[in-house]
Amino acid sequence: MKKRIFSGIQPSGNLHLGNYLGAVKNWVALQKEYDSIFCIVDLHAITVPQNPEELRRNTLELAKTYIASGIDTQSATIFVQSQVSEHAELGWILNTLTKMPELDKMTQFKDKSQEHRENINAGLFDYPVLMAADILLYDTNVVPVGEDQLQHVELARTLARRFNHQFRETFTVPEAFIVKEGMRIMGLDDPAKKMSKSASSELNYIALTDSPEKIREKVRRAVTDSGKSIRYADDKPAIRNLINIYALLDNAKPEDIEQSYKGKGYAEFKNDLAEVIVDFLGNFQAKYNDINDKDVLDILETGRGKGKSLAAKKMEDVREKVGFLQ
Ligand code: AQP
Repeated sequence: MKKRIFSGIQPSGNLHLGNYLGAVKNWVALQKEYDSIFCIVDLHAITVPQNPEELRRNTLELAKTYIASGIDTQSATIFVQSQVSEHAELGWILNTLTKMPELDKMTQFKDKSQEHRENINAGLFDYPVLMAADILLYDTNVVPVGEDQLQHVELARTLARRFNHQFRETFTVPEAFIVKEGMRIMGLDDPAKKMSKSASSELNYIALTDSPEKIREKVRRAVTDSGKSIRYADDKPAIRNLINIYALLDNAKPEDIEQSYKGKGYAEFKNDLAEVIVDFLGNFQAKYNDINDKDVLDILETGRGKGKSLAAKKMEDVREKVGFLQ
């Protein structure tokens, strides 16, 4: 039997190259080897305010993004989290096994509650427990994520072990899967912070929907480090980030890219990088624009059926172990 991967993205706005390189690119690479489940995590998205019409549209667009990125809809399962109610049910049960200090230390909660001071809701605090439920419901072996989600996968591992210890063997203990170069793509305007959908400036990220002109402008205006040489080094965080993006999109090694720009300047490097991104996103956008809503809705309906049947079976076992009447 193939091992299983599970991962998800929130339909909370335009996806950027960080989401693609940190998560989706790895899903595409792993999907042949693993039984793959890719979720659109809308229950997570509402932990910050969402406009209902936009949320619905973003959900469909995210499904299209998965497909246009190369997720094989014949073999992988794509579904919407809120359409499989077992996620919320297991989340509740896992809440009762989670200690407050375990959630209190989560970096994402700290960052997001700073950003959304007017709406620090219990869901935002509880987000990692729901994410643990997402993963554990499907006996997931491997969770491909960016570095920002590692702490959450660690909690899923802890809760799996804790439940198994308390109620007998029930859940598979998952492992995170990370690719070093893509695990933390940084903002183009600030290489000290991760590239983020909710960044205040558009110059922070390259959205997968950006036009060639926008891409060229954003790359041209990306901050660089002091000095002139193209070096892949820790003391050059801005250029290191740009080399990582280049390497991942061009399937090259960062060290080879560094080598090929020896003696050349930032302008030439940035011009070439912009064209690599324009090419990549041009192909992506052509595929994206070819997908129609009806086909996506059919794929999501099939995915809902598969997700539901796996999750329902798991929850029967969980309810029995916890002591609920069946
Ligand atoms: N900058 C990044 N570099 C590498 N991976 C990243 N991911 C996000 N940003 C980067 C990975 O993308 C997946 C989906 O993330 P999400 O939808 O849960 O969103 P997020 O992690 O909260 O980050 P975003 O997309 O920038 O949204 P906001 O601005 O709302 O925080 C995850 O696997 C994540 O690791």
